[in-house]
Amino acid sequence: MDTEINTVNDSCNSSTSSDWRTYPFATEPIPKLSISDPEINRYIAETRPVIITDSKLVEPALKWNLDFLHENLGSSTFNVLVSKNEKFMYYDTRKVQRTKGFHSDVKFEEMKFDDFVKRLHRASDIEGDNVYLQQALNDTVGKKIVDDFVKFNWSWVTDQQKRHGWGPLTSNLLLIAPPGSITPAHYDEQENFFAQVGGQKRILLFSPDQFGKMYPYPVDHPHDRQSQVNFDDPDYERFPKFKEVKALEGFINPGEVLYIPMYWWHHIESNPNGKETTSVTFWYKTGTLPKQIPYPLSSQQKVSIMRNIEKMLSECLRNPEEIGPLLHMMTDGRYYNTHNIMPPV
Ligand code: QVQ
Ligand code: ZN
Repeated sequence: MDTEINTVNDSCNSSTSSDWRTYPFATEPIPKLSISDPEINRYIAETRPVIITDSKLVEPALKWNLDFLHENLGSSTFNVLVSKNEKFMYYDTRKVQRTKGFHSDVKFEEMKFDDFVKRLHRASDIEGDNVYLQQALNDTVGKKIVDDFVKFNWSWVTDQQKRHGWGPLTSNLLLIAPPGSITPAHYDEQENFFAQVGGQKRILLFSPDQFGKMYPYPVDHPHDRQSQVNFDDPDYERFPKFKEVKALEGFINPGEVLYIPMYWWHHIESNPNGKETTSVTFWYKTGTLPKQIPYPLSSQQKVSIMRNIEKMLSECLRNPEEIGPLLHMMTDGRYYNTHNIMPPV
């Protein structure tokens, strides 16, 4: 029986909307545990995703509806992704110049919160003008936001940071998305506590050892870390191994926190039948490398090694079109599997 993606009736993972998209791969539920469950520390220690309930991590922010934010976020401008459709695929603008023919349906705009809210509500009327606010919380926000921010459950999250030897907190991103928004599958190089504040989101996660099935863009491409596969219409000619991916699926509600381990692929959707969604991320740099690197290497370490090789080749060759042929020259007929044994004739 195909494991269809659907609104499972398991209360901890269920979702009310039956309009979630369906995808051609099997899923297992992301575990959902209460913060009082000691198992959570083991999940995080083993870099396995888990949804944590009743953490009170961002409890003061649960009142952050659009009116409150409009009143208190301050008068500065905010980073907003504007997309012609419901997908908001991030790209690194610094890499666009060097990528011939790069095109994106997404552009980055700075706008006042006022304008953002107007366009958020108008989006359904005007085709091709979908807005997604993604702004790092900084000291330009109003006093009431600061008061709430300082009352986040910093003792718990800082305890996690220390317990797992993570590096510093790098940013808290405020995310406000329209219903039905999609952030396509990508991975980040930081640990992430993803706290849901308003509305419901669906998360699909893919482990780092599925790198070979997710077909990320080249490192020096603007869409570095993003999967090339269009989940709505996978090109199995180009991406045959995508047929084998296995996903973890979860639905997070206000007050719940998802741990997204570094290098884990995540695809995130806002409930298409809901209102706008609001989330706050807690991104942490990884800790320092241990003196003795444990073998066998983890899949995360292998992704890091592959990235470094691509970066080095890009630096040395200075021509992206030479990287593929050189890698083929290195491996074709020479490296096949662990013992360099050629494939059976
Ligand atoms: C979303 C992360 C997730 C957000 C868009 C960027 C965020 C992200 O759509 O929920 O927190 O790692 O990729
Ligand atoms: Zn991400």
